[in-house]
Amino acid sequence: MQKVSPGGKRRMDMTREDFAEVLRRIALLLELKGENPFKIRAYRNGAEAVETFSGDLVTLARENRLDGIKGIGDAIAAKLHELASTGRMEFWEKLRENFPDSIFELFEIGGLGPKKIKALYDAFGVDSIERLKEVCESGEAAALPGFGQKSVAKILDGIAYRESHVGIWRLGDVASIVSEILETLRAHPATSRADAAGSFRRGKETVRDLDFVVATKHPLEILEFFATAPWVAEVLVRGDTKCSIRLAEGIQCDLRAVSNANYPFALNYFTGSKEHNVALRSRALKRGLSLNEYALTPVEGSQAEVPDVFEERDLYRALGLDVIDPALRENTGEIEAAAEGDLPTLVELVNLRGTFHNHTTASDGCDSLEAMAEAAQELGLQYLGIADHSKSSFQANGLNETRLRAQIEAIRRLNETFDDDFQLFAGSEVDILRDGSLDFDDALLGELDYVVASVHNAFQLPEAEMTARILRAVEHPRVTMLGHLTGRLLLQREPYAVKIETIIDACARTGTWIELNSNPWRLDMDWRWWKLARERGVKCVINPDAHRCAELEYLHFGVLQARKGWLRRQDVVNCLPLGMMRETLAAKRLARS
Ligand code: DGT
Ligand code: CA
Ligand code: CA
Ligand code: ZN
Repeated sequence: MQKVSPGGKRRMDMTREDFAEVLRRIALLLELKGENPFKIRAYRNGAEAVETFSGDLVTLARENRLDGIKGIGDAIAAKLHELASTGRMEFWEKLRENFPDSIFELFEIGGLGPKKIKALYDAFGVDSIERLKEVCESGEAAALPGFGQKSVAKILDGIAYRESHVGIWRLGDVASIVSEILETLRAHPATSRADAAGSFRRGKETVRDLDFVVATKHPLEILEFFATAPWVAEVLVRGDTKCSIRLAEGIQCDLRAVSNANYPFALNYFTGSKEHNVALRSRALKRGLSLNEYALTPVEGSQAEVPDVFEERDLYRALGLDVIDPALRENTGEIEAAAEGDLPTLVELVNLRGTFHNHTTASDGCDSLEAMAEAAQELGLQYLGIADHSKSSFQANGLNETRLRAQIEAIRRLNETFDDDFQLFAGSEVDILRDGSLDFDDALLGELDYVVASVHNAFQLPEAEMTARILRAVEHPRVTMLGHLTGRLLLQREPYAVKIETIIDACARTGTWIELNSNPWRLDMDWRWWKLARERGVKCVINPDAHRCAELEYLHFGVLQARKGWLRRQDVVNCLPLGMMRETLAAKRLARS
């Protein structure tokens, strides 16, 4: 996952991610300068090594003890030492003086890699999206060798897509910012209560701005504190109860400071959604009550009693409702369900017992089988499925038959070293080929504990063809689950055209599970479909799609999306304990063989 702004103003200390990002950016600029490919590769490898090294790399760099780490040569080690000990790197600062910062925007356009960027830069001095758009629209770019109308059209699509998403942020990109701000607000002596509100609290996959609410007797003091915090790049609005600022990363944050008595109402109002608020208010009115962001009061002439409200839950009870989890507040039936006592008991992170879609160094992951197994155990999971890429995903170093068989062997051997309370399952993330057939034959698929089937190429197929392609995989008796159903990359790549409802029905019929991919770039299948899937009888499997140990924690985002999709623990198969999961997988294999 990319961070919002590496080395952004807020953080005093360098992190390993900052190191990796600096090295990667050096490689990009060297490439644009036409430097020696070996040198460029050394920086790329360095970035990779920094990310995958298991020790405390930042401290080692500060103490100048990086020698001997694989992938980090002497020159890079010295530069990282300089960066860690002084907060600066002269080489990097000199290098970037030659380019505007806008050049890095180019790398965020889908389908535009370093080679193409270099060609455009050399030919037309393209160093920003604005300039890129000009040369694409003028027809100049299409005349370059290796470009042509088709790839220029694709670049223009990428630009349009990005433009339509300016000012939108992925949940995963803001999560750590929110905790940092919240922690700081809560630590202030004048704060009695503080929470994040808005779309973030509702767990929306993307957000436009961040909202915070604080209960305090000294609102001005809190607002002053917020407006002058080290992370503030710009103060946008400053009032008696409200302050809006922009962070160095570019995202806006709104803070409301209210009295303790107003707090539950303010928190509820600013959590939204707007549609949920409107529905709540009209329910209140029907009961002779008026609800706003400060209070619940009887409407004029009404005899309605107003119960005490100390917390949000008292507010829902006052309206004759069960408490509605923030994740459900989208006015898609939650108020009716709360009135009937029909709200689902939503799945929680602690309910998960294992997970299936994970990569290792065998394909494009960064950690070994052993390391991934250990990390899963540390998280308290009872089982971990390994599903590396299959051979057609050569760009991801997909495994061929021989390597997959060797991995199955390695997994079986490693399993013998675990106590009875942990197990690895041997799987594969098998490519669904263009015609809907699978990348491995049935005999090999039969040797696996489970199969994740995913689309990784030919994204442009028309909807009918794409749907037929995926349906064929769903019907395949060896397929246990569908990976990232629509292939979307939030704010970067649209989902491919596919009839989701048809796929859901086929999965219900065949007992194929659908993945909720928890990588914050994907969150796929989208939460808006899960209630329907559940009603049709489809089981969800929450997978992190982890490419390194730390990414197992993506599960947290997946659970949030599952909650938005009204899912309970019984709807999520990986809530099953190890013993039952073993039986379930065995029974599935038997039933469909
Ligand atoms: P976003 O766009 O990702 O920031 O989404 P929200 O939901 O965080 O929207 P935001 O920040 O504009 O407002 C926060 C909450 O304040 C929103 O969820 C509901 C409440 N709110 C804002 N404007 C209105 C309004 O005009 N009517 C009502 N009833 N509620 C509003
Ligand atoms: Ca917001
Ligand atoms: Ca807002
Ligand atoms: Zn995949």
